[in-house]
Amino acid sequence: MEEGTATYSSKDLMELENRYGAHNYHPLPVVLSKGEGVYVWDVEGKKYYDFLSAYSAVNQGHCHPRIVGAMTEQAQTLTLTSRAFFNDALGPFEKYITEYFNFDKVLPMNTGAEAVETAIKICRKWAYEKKGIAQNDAKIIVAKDNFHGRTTTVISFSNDEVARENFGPYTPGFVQIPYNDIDALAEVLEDENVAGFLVEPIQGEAGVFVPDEGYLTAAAQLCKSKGVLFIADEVQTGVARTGKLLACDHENVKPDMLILGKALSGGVYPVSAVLANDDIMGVIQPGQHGSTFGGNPVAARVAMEALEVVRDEQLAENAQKLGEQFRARMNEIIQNTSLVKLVRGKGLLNAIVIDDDPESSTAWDICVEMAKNGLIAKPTHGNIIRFAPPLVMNEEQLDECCDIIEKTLQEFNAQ
Ligand code: IF1
Repeated sequence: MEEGTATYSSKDLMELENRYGAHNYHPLPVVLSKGEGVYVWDVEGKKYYDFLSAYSAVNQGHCHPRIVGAMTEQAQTLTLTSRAFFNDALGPFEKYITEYFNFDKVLPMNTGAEAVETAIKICRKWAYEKKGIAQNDAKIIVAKDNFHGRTTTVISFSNDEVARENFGPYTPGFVQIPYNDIDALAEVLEDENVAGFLVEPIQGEAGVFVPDEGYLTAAAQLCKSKGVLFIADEVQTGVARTGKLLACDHENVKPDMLILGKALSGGVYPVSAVLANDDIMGVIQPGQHGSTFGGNPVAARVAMEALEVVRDEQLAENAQKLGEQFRARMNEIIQNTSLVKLVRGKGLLNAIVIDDDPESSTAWDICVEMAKNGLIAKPTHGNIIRFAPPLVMNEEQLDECCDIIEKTLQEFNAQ
């Protein structure tokens, strides 16, 4: 263990965060100090299966040697130049990622929320300059129960009161419609001032809500017919998580703008990006958008390696296969317990819904107990537990994880 942390117990470290950190999170009482592949270890050396993967950022597994290697090498050579100058890592990365996802251009940023903000700016500018909407009239359609990040504009179109309350005044220009409701979309698209439809192909924060098959296809077609940009936020669903490279790939839908983050770097560094073709990305000219760190050499090398790993290790195929195994096992397990209402998800982005009041602490208590049994996951919206292990897991490991979940649920049943 490194000097300086060696003297702190888990309890000490939780107290430090509580004493000196803003209270913007309520973590499970587990203090992690090491990760490798599908495993993490706490300060006392207890080993866990990680079933959150840093909200799907660590798809390639913790501390992937190739990604960490690329980062280390680049960090020892050149870290940051700003975009005031060219650097020798950005161009090759831009070529690589645009070919990888089949778009003309990429705009690199750092966090997911920044990439969402970027897409909103591009969409509005496109609306005024290409679509001919009158200044300040552009509207962007969003879905109810969306999660796109924490910035002031992004929370302006959230309906999560905890995320929004007392942060106003809110940015105008957004219209909310129900998710997975194609008629509602068709209706709102009658408005000529609509510039874009921003949507998560699967709603993560809402509790891994998978829309009906055909929804994304129909939505993209409707947008196309109305000259409206279909903007997919794949920050959480992208990069192999749902069993395809992109969740949109399940329906062969190609968004006009694609937003990526999280696993784009394998979780070792904040890297996000917006991809689009020239007719859209071309509206952005020098001085109109940017970021000190966006497109820096470390980010570029890390993201390139992280994407290469996804391809070389066939992580999308593995997520697809293991996802089916997981849901099959869960469906068996929930036959024997009244505690769990259902399991849902795609690939290795899944959730179980606990049959209890969202206000109850049952899901939380189950997660605490699962941690004791060697698997960490986090409840969302009170009674939903999200399960998203790293995609480098194998079948035996997943079986063992299902055993842990089963055992924990049985312990609760017995109570
Ligand atoms: C938090 C959830 C996951 C996202 C989509 C953009 C962003 C996110 C679809 C912003 C971020 C996060 C952030 C994290 C919790 C989390 C989350 F529980 F809210 F739903 F992943 F499961 N678009 N998702 O899911 O990306 O700026 O954070 O890099 O605590 O805020 P970011």
